[in-house]
Amino acid sequence: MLPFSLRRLAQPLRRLSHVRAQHTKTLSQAGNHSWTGQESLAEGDPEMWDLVQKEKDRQCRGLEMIASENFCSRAALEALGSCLNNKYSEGYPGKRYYGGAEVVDQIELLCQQRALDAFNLDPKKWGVNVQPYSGSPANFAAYTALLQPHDRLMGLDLPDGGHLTHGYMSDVKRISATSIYFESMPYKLNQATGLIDYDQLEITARLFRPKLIIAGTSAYARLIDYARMRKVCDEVKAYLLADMAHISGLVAAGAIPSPFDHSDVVTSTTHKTLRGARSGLIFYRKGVKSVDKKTGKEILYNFEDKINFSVFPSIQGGPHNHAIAAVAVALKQASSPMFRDYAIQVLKNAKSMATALLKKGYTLVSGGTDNHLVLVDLRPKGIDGARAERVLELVSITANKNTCPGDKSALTPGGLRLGAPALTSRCFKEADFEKVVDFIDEGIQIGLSVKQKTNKLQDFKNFLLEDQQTVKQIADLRQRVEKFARAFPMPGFEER
Ligand code: DSN
Repeated sequence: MLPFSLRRLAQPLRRLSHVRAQHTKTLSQAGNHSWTGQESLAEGDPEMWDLVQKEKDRQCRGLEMIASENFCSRAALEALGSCLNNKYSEGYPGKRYYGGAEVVDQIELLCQQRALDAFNLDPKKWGVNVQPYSGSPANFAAYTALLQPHDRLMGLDLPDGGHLTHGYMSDVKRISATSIYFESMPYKLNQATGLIDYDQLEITARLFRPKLIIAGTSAYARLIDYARMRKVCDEVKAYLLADMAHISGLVAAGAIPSPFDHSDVVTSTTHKTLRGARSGLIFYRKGVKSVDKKTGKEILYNFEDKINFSVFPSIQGGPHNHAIAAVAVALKQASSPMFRDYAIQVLKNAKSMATALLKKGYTLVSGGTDNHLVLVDLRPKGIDGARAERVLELVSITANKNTCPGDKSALTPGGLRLGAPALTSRCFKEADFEKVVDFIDEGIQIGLSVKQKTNKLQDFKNFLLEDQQTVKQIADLRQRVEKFARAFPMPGFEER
């Protein structure tokens, strides 16, 4: 039984500490030793607190260039770390398998409403499922809803800038569950231009006859021609699913064209450019699809039930209510004029980074950027993405190696993916990104000189840590990078 009455709860807030003290006392008296569950992380688990502090420090003193990362707001993190973590609520608002869901029902409905608002969607024409745990389960749930096992789909190949879940398989193995449970055929970039080869996609789609085509990318610096993809889908009678995970913040802000105009279903993560907690969304068309010319009867979209059933109970269990609440907080922010300014600045910063890199003689896949990232082709410079990534990591610049069109190895690919969203959340502007490119270039010059003195990747990595002159150069660059980075503000909590 609870140690306080409901009447007490209605009393003024100043009584709360007294109530808490009584509660604590009762828990210990009930034989729970001295555990109250109210100890802070620092008090209760200093070892973990220390690790969290170290990660916070790493984020503050470093330059975060991973194109899919961002810094979530304190408000969203507060919702994420709240009592909502405790609640099970399998099912959907109003139709749960557990009692006590009256508050989480409101939270989920609020999140749905904010998701539709953030993307300017008419609730008569679009619905949204906010329960997917993240982008990969969101995609798998959407495919499971729309397709039968072994139905065919097409997505941009992973080495060409697509995502694992868009159907990736290697020459010898089906890697993603998408290729294990469905039959996938990739489309590719045109190697000469670095742009999606829509002509080849069209030819392949006519032959392969997919039931679903995915418009979405993880390492592509240009805008997607959704209208062109819709045309292909209409011709072969396929669904068009847009996975806007990387760009959803830019779409919400109206800074780039929206996939909603042409798609049947749109999936997204919520923690990349959208800057929320880690979670996933599936938007689906609803309402009238067409009118039968002969009978005049309305034909309705049938996605809603299929998608909801696919997320729960087919694939997931209880929704992560804390994440749903935190996403709702972020979606409210994403609907604000401030967020539009943020998204516009992300685009400006990415362009500034591209221009600075080109000035220094770097090659960019597709020659530039229209979105939040650039993909640098390091092969003409004589180094690969893996070596560049490691040197940059040692100087507190976090980026990731990436395949470029034509690359053979995923372990030492020719590219380096650099994104602007995270540093833009720390108020970096165009001139700051020029400085960032100076630092990156210095790091790559160190890498080039070490590459000439070493053979395999492991020798290269050992040399970076063992050669005294290189160690000094790296320490000097790291110290300047960290001094520069620390001067910028950081969203979230002060210490965690
Ligand atoms: N891991 C993400 C990225 O870096 O693009 C995609 O899920």
